[in-house]
Amino acid sequence: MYQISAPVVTSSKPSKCAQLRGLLESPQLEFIMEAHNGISARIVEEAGFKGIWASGLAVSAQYGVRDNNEASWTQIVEMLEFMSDITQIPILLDGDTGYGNFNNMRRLVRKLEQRGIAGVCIEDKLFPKTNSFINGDRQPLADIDEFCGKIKAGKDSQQDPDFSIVARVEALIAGWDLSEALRRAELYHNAGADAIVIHSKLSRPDQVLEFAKEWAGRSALVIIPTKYYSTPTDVFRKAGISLVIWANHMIRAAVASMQAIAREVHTNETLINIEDEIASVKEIFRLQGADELQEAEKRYFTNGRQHTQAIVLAATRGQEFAGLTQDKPKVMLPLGGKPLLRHLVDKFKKLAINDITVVAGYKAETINVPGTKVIRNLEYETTGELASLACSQASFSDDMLVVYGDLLFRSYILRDLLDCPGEIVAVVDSTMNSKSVSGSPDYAYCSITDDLSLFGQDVNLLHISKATQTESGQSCGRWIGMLKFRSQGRQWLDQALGELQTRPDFNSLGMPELCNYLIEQGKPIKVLYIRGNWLDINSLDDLDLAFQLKK
Ligand code: SPV
Ligand code: MG
Repeated sequence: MYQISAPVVTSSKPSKCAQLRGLLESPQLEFIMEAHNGISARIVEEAGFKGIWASGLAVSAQYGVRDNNEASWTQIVEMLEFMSDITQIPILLDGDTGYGNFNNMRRLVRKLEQRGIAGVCIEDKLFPKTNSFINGDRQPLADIDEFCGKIKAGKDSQQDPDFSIVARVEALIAGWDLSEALRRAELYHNAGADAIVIHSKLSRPDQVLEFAKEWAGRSALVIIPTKYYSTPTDVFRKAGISLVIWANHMIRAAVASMQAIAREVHTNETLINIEDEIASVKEIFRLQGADELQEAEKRYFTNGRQHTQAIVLAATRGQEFAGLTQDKPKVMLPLGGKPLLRHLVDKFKKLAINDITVVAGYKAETINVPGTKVIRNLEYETTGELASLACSQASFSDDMLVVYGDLLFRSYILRDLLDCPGEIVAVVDSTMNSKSVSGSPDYAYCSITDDLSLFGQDVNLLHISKATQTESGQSCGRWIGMLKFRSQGRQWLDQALGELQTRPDFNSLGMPELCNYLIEQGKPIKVLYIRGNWLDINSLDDLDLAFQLKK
């Protein structure tokens, strides 16, 4: 059955039907509490109650209708399904009159069992019923034989022998005497009812205590002390009552609280006075089991990009921009009205990459791009890219990108990188003619030069160098400052960072040195060739060019 974060049922735990039967037959006084929807059911369970009363009054009220069978029985059962899904304790449904005759009762019992409801209580009134506390003494009672037939039909149709059918005697509510109540209870008991509810609208418990005395434990006896609430609970215990139903107190608590809060906010037009008085949003998430879903996503949703993480290296000032970067780092320079970093983050978010860590250094406090987590490299003035990357190591994941913060590119580059197989993948521009030759480009030497016929073939990175040509030949393009790591690749990265950190020159190392080290250690880095459509911002001219790089 669908469960969110409710405790796992151990095989030794009795079924919900058996649990309810256990409460009814328990030698000690037991209690169940009203609930009217999923969240209130969960709250009742967390408070420690062993069972739930799905009150007709309360479920109707939460729908905003009267307790007169205005909500259809299927609407009631639908709500009960939510209540049952989120709890492990049994639910006893207040089934009014069974919503019809014996046949409706049969169908009700079957449907309740299918939804994990442990029992139903039916009252000997006529459909459509009225709440017992509204002109109770004018309410006609059901024909005894007809009501007994309904009990029998319910018992005959239940599949689980522990499902309980509780018969509620309304004689005292309707102005009849004790003997009529006892006569009816006896016949309902003989018809197969698993327990009797004796209901009273008096503010003293005298009627139910007399009934309990005469009933003398012939079957489990249940009471609903809404009106005689001031009676000490020990009185019920001594009278041999089996189960107390606190019948409507969750809906009343909710209503009182909502009324007070609504009035307050409406009057004062601010939330300031109430924020500390109400449940936090976090608490709502907890009750809903939000954590469990996040865990489940990790287990079951690994093909999506939801867990791809981006690490953006953004610690440098960008000296070449002179005064423009006096009060902010390069990544916060505005382009078309928004910071460079915002452009980058938007690209990530477009591909559902929402876990974005920015490693900041120079003027880190000015980096305020929503949707990012900022980590500081406090030593940014004396360290390089690898030291910045190491600052974010605690948040590395098994599916991550490492990207320079001053990159602008068309979305397809990122999409193709995400789709590209390989434990580590580097993006290389094979056109070499990127309009900008500013900065200090990193040239990539690869196992195969780019060629349209390469489509789908594996290409390995051999080396990254500042030189366009080395003794091993001509470079195959420019590494654009973008790497992807999968789980194995991430382990290689962790290991390489650990090893490089012991070197005296660690603080001067950049990403190209990391790539070269990984390759030297025999860790393959795949190449994704692109042809232009990207830019790294190294000069004012680049900023101008960036305008041309349309989405
Ligand atoms: C209910 O909770 O809906 C009940 C109990 O039937 S009472 O309202 O006391 O009748
Ligand atoms: Mg009711």
